[in-house]
Formats: sequence, structure tokens, C-alpha cells
Amino acid sequence: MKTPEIKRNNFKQYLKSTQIQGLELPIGLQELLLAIGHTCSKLSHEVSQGALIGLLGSAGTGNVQGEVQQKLDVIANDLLIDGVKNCSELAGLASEEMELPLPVKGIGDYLLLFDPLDGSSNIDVNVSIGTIFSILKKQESKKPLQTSDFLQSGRNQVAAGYVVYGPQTTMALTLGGGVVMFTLDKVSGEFLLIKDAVEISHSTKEFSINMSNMRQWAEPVRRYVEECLAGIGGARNKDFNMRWIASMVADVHRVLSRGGVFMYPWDQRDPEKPGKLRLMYEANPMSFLVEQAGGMSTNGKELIMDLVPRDLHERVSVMLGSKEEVTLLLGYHSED
Ligand code: AHM
Ligand code: MG
Repeated sequence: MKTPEIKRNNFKQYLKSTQIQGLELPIGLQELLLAIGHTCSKLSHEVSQGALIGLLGSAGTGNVQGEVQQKLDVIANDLLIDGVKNCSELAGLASEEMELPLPVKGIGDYLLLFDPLDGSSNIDVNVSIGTIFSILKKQESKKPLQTSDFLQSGRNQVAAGYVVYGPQTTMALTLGGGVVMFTLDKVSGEFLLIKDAVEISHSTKEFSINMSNMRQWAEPVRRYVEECLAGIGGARNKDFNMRWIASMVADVHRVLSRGGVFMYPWDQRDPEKPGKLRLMYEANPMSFLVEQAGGMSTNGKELIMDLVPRDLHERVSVMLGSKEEVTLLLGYHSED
């Protein structure tokens, strides 16, 4: 069945027309966002070709986190660097795949952080994966770049988003005035606006967590999940559904699309680590999106966006999504 044709703004038109606090989006930021969009549309093509062009499997290298890199992790990282390095206001960038930041120009207004291909364990099994990005303002734009320039709280983000490579390639974006979504039209190669003012419902019946870690969780998380599992006969008085894609991008996309709560909490497998996910290029951008869509995001004690990072690759416990659930989780942690 053919649906009637709708005239949709493309990404460029959206960025040109949008205003933040009554001001046009700075040209340098528009340029950077368009470069990210353009690169992700190329990456979407590579991802969809997979084995046909020999892109599956391990790269035989490790990253700074001690994780095995997949070929596509490395390709995505290189593509992103190449795609943004000539942006006029980009001072530097940092990536999950690189130990140190790359001073692109060293000076300029913006800093880019990204996870080039999140959900690496899903690449070879043809399950959704994605790119996550966060843009910060460089505080002193004319001074040469230092790693410490990146260590700003998530509240300082001027833009954040992700691109999920699934049945459709969809981008979610916030510039601090709500959340919008675009889907890649693979014929024209353009991202077209599909949703404005995305909102996460305050209540939900869906939770998302890797249940195989249950015995390792802290008490408040165990209590929360046990109550969800108890369903209508338990303390929550309703039945819950569970989903776990193991790609944060795809799991958060579901939360933004139909509500829910996503958790990757601290656990005692490696008690010194605050969590698995990284604060600066995974948790912060996702928290910005979630808050802008009316949801909440916490590490159990504080809102993630309020945390002041000490390290580029710092890890954090994450619980985000529908307000009622995250509020409950915060309450359970405060009793602990
Ligand atoms: P990655 O950045 O190396 O892909 O790791 C992050 C991913 C998240 O996308 C996802 O939520 C989590 O790891 C899944 O972890 P697990 O395999 O422990 O369930
Ligand atoms: Mg990741």
C-alpha cells in the first residue's frame, strides 16, 4: 500500500530553520552536525553491506578499554574523523576507540565526542547497532586543545544524538529544545524529518536490563527488577514486559519511541568500575536526549548530566527513561 506523499524537511533545512532561545543555530555547529549526518549516511551503507565487502569480524586490535575491536568499529572511527576533520569550528574530537583526543585544529568553538559504532557484539549477527555523539562548547576557543577541555558536565552539551542502523537508519537529535528524529532516505541519501517533539511517557510497563547479571547487582536494582517480575500480584500491581537488545542505541531508541526504562547498573563483577557504559560519549548524550524528551537519567544517586567527569573514558552506572520508574529507582537507592 502506498502512503500519500508528505513534504518533509531534510536535515539541512531543519538546522537552518531551527532557533535556540530565539537565535539561529551558529553556522559552525550546523556545519559540524551536517558533517556527522553525512558520515553516518555513508556508514549506514557500509553497515548494510557487511560480509559482501568483507567488513564483518574482528580487526585483531584492542581499544583503550581493553575491548576487542571489530573491523567496523575501526572503519566507523576513521570515517567519522575523516568526515568532520575539516569543519571550520571543530577544535578537537574524542572517541571510544582512541585513548587520547585528536586536536583537529586545536582551536575553535566545538568539541566532538563519539562512540563510532555502539553495540559491537551485535555487528556480526545482523542486529541493530548505532553511532552516538555529543558536542560540547570549548570554553576557551582560542587556546590550544587539552584533554581537560573535554571534562565538562553533560549540562554543557550544545547538541547530542545517535544514529541507529536498524531496519531503518534513524537519527535522534537534541539541540536543547526537545528531541527530533530523522530517517535516512536511502534513495536521495538525505535524512528526512519524521518526528518532532518526541516525548517519553511518564509511566511504562517495560524494562530493559541484562538479566544474566542479576546475582551481581546492588540491592536497590535487584529489588526494583524483582518487583517488576512479580507483576500484577506484587508491589507494583502491574505486569511488566522485558527487552534487551544489547545495543544501547537500539534500547534507548525504543525508550524514546514508546517509553520504558533502560538500565546498565554497577555490578560486582568488577566492583572498582562504576559501570560498563562510558559517561562522556554514551551516557551523557543519551541522558541529554532522554531529559529533553521528558524522561530522567541517573546513576542511582545523582542525575547523570550533573556529574563532573574526571576522565575521558570514565564509566558510569546508568538508569534512564520514563520518569516514574527512574524516580522509584532513585528512591530505592536513597534508602540503601
Ligand atoms: P560497546 O560500546 O563496546 O558496544 O559496549 C556498549 C554496549 C551497549 O550498547 C549495550 O547496552 C551493552 O554494551 C551491552 O552489554 P552486555 O553485552 O553486557 O549486555
Ligand atoms: Mg558503546
